[in-house]
Parts: sequence; C-alpha cells; structure tokens
Amino acid sequence: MTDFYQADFFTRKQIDEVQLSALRGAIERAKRAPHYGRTLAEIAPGDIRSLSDIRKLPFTTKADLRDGMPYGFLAVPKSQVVRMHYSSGTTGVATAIYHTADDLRWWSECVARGLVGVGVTSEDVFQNMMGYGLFTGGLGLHYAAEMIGCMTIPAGSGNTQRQVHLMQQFETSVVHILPSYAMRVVHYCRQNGVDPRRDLNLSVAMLGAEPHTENMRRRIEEELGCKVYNCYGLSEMCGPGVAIECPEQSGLHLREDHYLAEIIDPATLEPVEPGGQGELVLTTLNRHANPLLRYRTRDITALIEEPCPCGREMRRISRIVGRTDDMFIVKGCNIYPIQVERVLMEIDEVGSNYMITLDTERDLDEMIVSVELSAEVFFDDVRTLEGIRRRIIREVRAETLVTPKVELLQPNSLPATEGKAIRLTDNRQITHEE
Ligand code: DLL
Repeated sequence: MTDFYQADFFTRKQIDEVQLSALRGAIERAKRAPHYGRTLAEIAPGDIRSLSDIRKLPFTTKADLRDGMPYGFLAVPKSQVVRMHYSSGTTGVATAIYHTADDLRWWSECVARGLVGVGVTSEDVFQNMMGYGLFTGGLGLHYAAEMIGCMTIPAGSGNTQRQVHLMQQFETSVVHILPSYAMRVVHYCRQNGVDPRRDLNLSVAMLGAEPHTENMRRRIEEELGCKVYNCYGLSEMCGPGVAIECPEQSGLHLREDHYLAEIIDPATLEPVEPGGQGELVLTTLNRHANPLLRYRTRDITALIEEPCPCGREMRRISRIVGRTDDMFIVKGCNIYPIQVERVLMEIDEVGSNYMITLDTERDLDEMIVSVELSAEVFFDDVRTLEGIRRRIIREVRAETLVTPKVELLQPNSLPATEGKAIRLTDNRQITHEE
C-alpha cells in the first residue's frame, strides 16, 4: 500500500498532535497573505497551545474571499502557483483558489485515500462524469484516480448516450457522478433497454457536489447495481475529498491531517454541543498557496467523534443536510430542499427529477413541488395519479409542516442542468430571508 494511505490509520492521539503542530505552521504561513497579515497581526505561535485555541482566530467568510479577490488570500509568490480553480458561485459570487504543486499533490492524495478506502485499485476503470475546468469535480478526482493507477476516462459531464456507451465499451467499474445526473443515467438506461446489472460492470459510484438523501443513495444503488459512496468537498478547501465515506456508509471520514473541523451554531457562532448539528467550519492545515483559517462553509452537518468500525479514528461528518443559505421559510416553517427529496425518493412512482417553486398566492406563501414520475406510470390512469398526488402532499406536509401544491409531470419535463441541479426557485414578491 502506498505511504500516504497510512495517514488514514493514525490514532486519535497522533491526529491531535499532527493537527496542533500543523496549525501553528498554517497560521505563520497564512500571515504572508495580505488578508491574514492584517487580521492575524496580533496572533503569535505561542498563543496556540491547544487545538481549542483556534477559537482565538477570526472566522473567514465567503464575503472576505470576495473582498480579497484576486490575490488577497495568496500566501506565496505568484511564480509558485501552478493552478487556480474558481468556486462554482452557487450563491452568485465566484472566488478563486490557488494551488502550488505540493498543494495539488496532497489534495490528490486525500482523494486517493478516499477511493482506496472503498476498494478502488489499479485494476479499476474509472469514468469521471463530472465537469472538467474551473469546477473541481473533474480534475480533483482525475489525478487521484491516476495516482491509484486506474485507467481513467475523462468523460466530463453530459451526453448520457456517450457516457453509457463508454461504460459498456470499456467495462467501467467506478464512476464519479453528481447524484442528480446519476438519476438521469438510471432513467436513460431504463428508456433504452440497458439493464445496468446485466450490461454494465459497475462496482462503485462516488457521488458528491450536491446534497442528496440516503433514500436517493439507496435508489441509485438498487438501479445501478453497485455501492454508492458520498464524497464531500468545496472549492475553497481544494474541492472533493475533504471527507469521503468508507464501506460502513455511516458518515464521511474527514482527512483530519489536512483539515481541522469545528461545528458552530451559525446564529451565535459558538461551538455546538459535542455531536450537535451546526455549520461546518474548516481550516486548511497544509495548504501553502491559499491557506484558509476557520472558513465558514455554510454547510450543515454534525461531527461523529466515535472511532468507526472500519478502524479509522479520523472523525466523520454526517451527510450534509443543506446549506445555511439553502434554507427557505414558508409560512413560518424552516425547510431544506432535501427534506422534500427524502419524501419523494420513498415513493416508487417518482422518477428522476423534481423541483420546488415558491410563489405568492393572494399574499400568502405557496410551495409548489413539481415531480417527474417514472416512465412506468400511465398518465391516463387518473385514479393512480390522484393517489400519488395525495401521498406526496400528505408526506411532504408531515416532513415540513407545509401543505404543498403538487404538480405531476411526465419524464424529462423539468429542465435538466449540465452541472449541479437547481432544486429551488423563489418567485415570491417578498423573499423571506433569515
Ligand atoms: O462541489 C466540490 C466537489 C466536487 C465535491 C465533486 C464532491 C464531489 P463547489 O462547487 O465549491 O465544490 O461546491 C461546494 O457543494 O459547500 C456543499 O454545499 C455542496 N456539496 C459538495 N459535496 C457535497 C456532498 C464542489 N457530498 C458545495 N453532499 C459545498 C452535500 C455537497 N453537499
């Protein structure tokens, strides 16, 4: 086994020691960036005596990154930078992240550790179905798969027919794919007489970059006949590979030798109780070009402290529930889009895509859930349709406390995006912010 993989099996004590010494170094290096040169001027290495002393440092936010564009967070001379990526700007603001050659090496190692952890080897054919380019899902997994020695197919996103053809022709055994796109591939296979269990050779699908539910995972596993693992990351923290599930499928192992995690209450900014849910805050420990300290990810999760039955003592995060800026309020109820997905994916007749629209009807908020049904449902069977509609209304209401309007649609009716799925459109006259 390659050396870098050993770090996955550090004991808790080793992890804590590695983190503390790396944190001191990270602070010193960060000060070379104009932003941290200002905000950390008062902090000396001696101030960090334990990991909890990280709370002496200020948070870094997306707004700070935006204000620091283009080079306010760069901590090395530009001549040492070999690549940049842009964050996808899901919230409208794209910011750049820079990497030295060494940053790219340890990032690839992090991802490779996650892949090896779920059994990927040099025998595998790895088809990367994520967008290449400024988005980190393409190159991030690509170099890791090559590092392991997989035959790597840089398929990129979209063109489902060609994707399935490649999978058949080269007997792809591992795919990296957006959850929403995996549902489209499933739909394509059904419509085109491809039985994934019979006609494909998949053993692992690595899913990430979008929130998705356990129910969606189970569906994709059943349909594609392979194991599905959850991979989390964000451009600001390099990209994919910050945390990846192991075969236990019960939480995503953080690569804690590179990332220091905290969970805070986004309202008070105080740490939550151990095991409590809150906003994930991450610190890069070894990044040279673009160190980020106490970066507020806006992702909602919880830290699982207990060692995992897989033998790793690296802490886990639970499946991401949503982002603080994803949450919407309807009739006083706080809702994450994923709650609606949880309900929909339990219903067999529901197909591969859905969308939530918020509107104002006679001065009142309204939540419309548009759902594509599977190709097996006959649209002239009015009684069945009515039954499905009533079930969705009942179960969404039980989950969110809001009674939705439900629109049932034929397959392929909703707009399909090439990148991350857009699940929510807010057309309300007054948008309700936190
Ligand atoms: O999505 C990096 C990535 C690529 C991760 C491929 C995994 C696989 P960004 O475009 O900057 O980077 O978006 C980051 O996507 O803050 C989360 O809100 C969301 N996200 C990423 N992975 C997951 C996941 C990439 N597994 C933002 N579950 C993050 C839920 C996820 N949400």
